[in-house]
Amino acid sequence: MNHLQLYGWNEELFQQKQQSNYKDFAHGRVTVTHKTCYEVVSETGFYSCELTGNMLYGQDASEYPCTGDWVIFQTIDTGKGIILDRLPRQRTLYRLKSGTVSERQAIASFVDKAFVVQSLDENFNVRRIERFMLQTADEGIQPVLVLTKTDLGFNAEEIEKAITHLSHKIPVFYTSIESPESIDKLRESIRVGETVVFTGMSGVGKSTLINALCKQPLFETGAISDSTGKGKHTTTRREMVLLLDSGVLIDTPGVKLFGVTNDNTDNLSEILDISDYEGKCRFKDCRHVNEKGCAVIEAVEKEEIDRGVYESYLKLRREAWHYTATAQEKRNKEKSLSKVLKVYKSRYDKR
Ligand SMILES: Nc1nc2c(ncn2[C@@H]2O[C@H](COP(=O)(O)OP(=O)(O)O)[C@@H](O)[C@H]2O)c(=O)[nH]1
Ligand SMILES: [Mg+2]
Ligand SMILES: [Zn+2]
Repeated sequence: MNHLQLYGWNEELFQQKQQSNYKDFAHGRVTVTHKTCYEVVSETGFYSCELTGNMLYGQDASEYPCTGDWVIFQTIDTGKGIILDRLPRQRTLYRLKSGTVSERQAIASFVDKAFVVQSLDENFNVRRIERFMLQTADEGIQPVLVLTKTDLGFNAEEIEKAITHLSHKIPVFYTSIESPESIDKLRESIRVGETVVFTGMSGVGKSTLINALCKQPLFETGAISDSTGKGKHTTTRREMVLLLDSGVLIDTPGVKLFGVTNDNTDNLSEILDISDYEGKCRFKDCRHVNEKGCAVIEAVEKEEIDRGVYESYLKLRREAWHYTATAQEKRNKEKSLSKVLKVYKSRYDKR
C-alpha cells in the first residue's frame, strides 16, 4: 500500500485534485497546524509550509487549512513549501471559536471517528457527551465514547444509567493504562486508513492513550497546566500520528467546551431519544416548552424522559438556534456590503 493511502488518500481525493488549477503540483496532508506554518506529509516526506498570499488574504481565516486537510503545495527548498490550494473539506470537526457567537473554527478534517475521552472521576459528564454527539452528527463523524482511568475505581451502575439513552448510538470503551487488554480492544476498533480524532478536556488521558496505542512515547503527558505549559519548548509538537497497520490518530489540545455550530435540531431529538415523543404532540410545531398536549413534557412528567436529558435538549437547541440566527445575520450583512461594492464597481467601470 502506498504511503499516503495509509493517511487516507484515495481515488475521490485524486479526482478532486484533478479539478484544481494546481493539479500538477505535489499533494499532502496537514499533520500539524502552527500559527502561520503547516507541517505537510507527502509522498516524498515531510514539508514545513506557508500559505500563498492568495490563500492568506483572499479568504476568511476559518478557510485556512486545519490539521487533517489535504493540500496542494509547491516545494521551494529542502523540506519547505508553499500551500497553493486546499481540497474541499469533508467530515470536519468544528467548534465555536472562543470569544465569538457565530464564527466556527475547524479543529480537524477528514475525520472518520471522534473519540470523546472522559476520565471516570469528576470529569465524567453526560451533558458534554450529548453536546459532542450533536456537533459530530451533522458532519457524518462517528462519535465513540472512551472512558479512561478505570483503575481509579468508579461506580459502574451509575455510569451506565447516565448513558442509557445514548449507549445504542455511541460505542463505549472503558480503558486503563494499567490494562493492556483494554488498549488492545480500542486499537482493534480502528481500521487502516481511518482517521480518529481525540477530544476531551486536559488531563483525561488522551496523550497517554495515543502513546499506548502506538506503543511509543510520542506525546508529552502529565497534567501540564496552561500557564506552566506556555514556557516550554514545543518545537517538535505533534498532532497526528500514523498507527502501524491501522489508522491515523489526531490529538487535540484540551478543548474545554464545544460550542454548538449547527442547527440540525432533528439530530438533537434523535440523539436524546425524544423524537418518538415529538411526533405525538398535539401541535405540529410544538416547541415542547409549555404547549398543551405536548407529549414530550408529559413523558418528562411520567419520568419516561429523564429531566436532565430534557433540560439538555432545551439548552442545546437554544444554542443551535442562537448560532444559526447570528451566523445568518452576519451573512446578510456581508451580502449587503458586497452588493454595495458591486454597484460601486459597476459605476466606476462605466466611467
Ligand atoms: N490512574 C490512571 N492515570 C492515568 C491514566 N491515563 C492517564 N493517566 C494520567 O493522567 C494524567 C494526564 O494524562 P495525559 O495523557 O497527559 O492527558 P491529556 O491532557 O488528555 O493528554 C497523567 O498524569 C497520566 O499519567 C489511566 O488509565 N489511569
Ligand atoms: Mg495531551
Ligand atoms: Zn411537544
